[in-house]
Amino acid sequence: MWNQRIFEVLMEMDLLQRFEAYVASEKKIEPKDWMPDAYRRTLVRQISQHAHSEVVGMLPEGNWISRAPSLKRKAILMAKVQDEAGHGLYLYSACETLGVRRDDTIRDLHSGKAKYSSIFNYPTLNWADIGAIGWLVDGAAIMNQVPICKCSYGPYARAMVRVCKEESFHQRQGFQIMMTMAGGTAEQKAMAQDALNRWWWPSIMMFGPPDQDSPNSAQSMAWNIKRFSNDELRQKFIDLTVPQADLIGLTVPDADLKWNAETGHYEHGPIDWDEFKRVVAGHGPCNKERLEARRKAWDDGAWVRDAARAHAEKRASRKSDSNTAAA
Ligand code: BYC
Repeated sequence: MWNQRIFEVLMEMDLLQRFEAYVASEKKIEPKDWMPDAYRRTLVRQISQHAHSEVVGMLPEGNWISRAPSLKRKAILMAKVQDEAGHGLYLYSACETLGVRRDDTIRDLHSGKAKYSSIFNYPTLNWADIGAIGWLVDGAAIMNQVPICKCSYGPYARAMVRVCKEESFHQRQGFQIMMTMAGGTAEQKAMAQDALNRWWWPSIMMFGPPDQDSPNSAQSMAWNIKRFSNDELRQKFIDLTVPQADLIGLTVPDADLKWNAETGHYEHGPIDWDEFKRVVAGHGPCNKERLEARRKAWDDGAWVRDAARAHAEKRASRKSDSNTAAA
């Protein structure tokens, strides 16, 4: 009995060493490959939360489809929101390759057990917010997701390639809305500035807690799931976005923001991590509303799932009848 256990532990150590060497050589892990349980668990956690974020992320913008200021803007926004649904679907599929059931991950979202990005718990008060989301939220998403195209888990990395291409379009449409409003009337410019004031800090919180308070980073970086730390990506985003705000004549709402010529980076003021913790714990301005909307969509869609299941059963039984007749 003991010999058997020792043999199993040695086997496991050997597999782990080979897995780590394989990952370190930049090769992709595929669904049927051996992987440590903790690697599988962390991927399920991150990919399912990512999928939930895409789907919950449709709500703040979907809210403005009927109120877009022109037919062209409406068509663009509809396409964008539809893209987010697609991203959610690729990600739920990537998650299923790790052996979890999609319904279970969705149940975890609805029960409040699974997280989704803090950013989607803020309200969209006017049209400029749609510009700010595209510019800042999709901009932050690209910064975070381009490195995931090189993640060690094949299905996640491949899903990210298409997602990032679509996010680039989203970011540009958002910046274009902001540029148009900032170059418009004084009232339109004030709306754009107000949207930037409200979305700036939540956007830089999207990258997650500071590195010293990020319990998952070290292991995820060692396994090439994360390729940069939360703070590194946050800094890259700030360095890229501040000049964009300058270009369109808007002011980033951070009195301590200053360019450091020596480091080649912007220094920023303190981030309100208490606010981040509150929002992630379910006490942001829209957490309750977002989860209620997702639960309602799930309940309202029950008849579609039932019909699809009945159709699949009917097709399967017809196929088995015709196989029996042919035999
Ligand atoms: N919000 O150890 P850490 C989009 C949690 S959607 C809420 O650093 P990790 C879009 C974190 O989960 C894009 N929770 O974690 C859609 C962890 O808790 P658990 C969404 C957060 O995983 C529609 C704890 O804090 N993008 O683009 O190493 C319209 C400690 O954190 C947040 C993704 O999902 C947060 N912001 O790093 C428009 C990207 N940050 O799980 C746009 C994929 C942290 O231990 N995910 N937490 O209970 C990632 O890259 C990483 O999971 C994170 C966090 C960088 C987010």
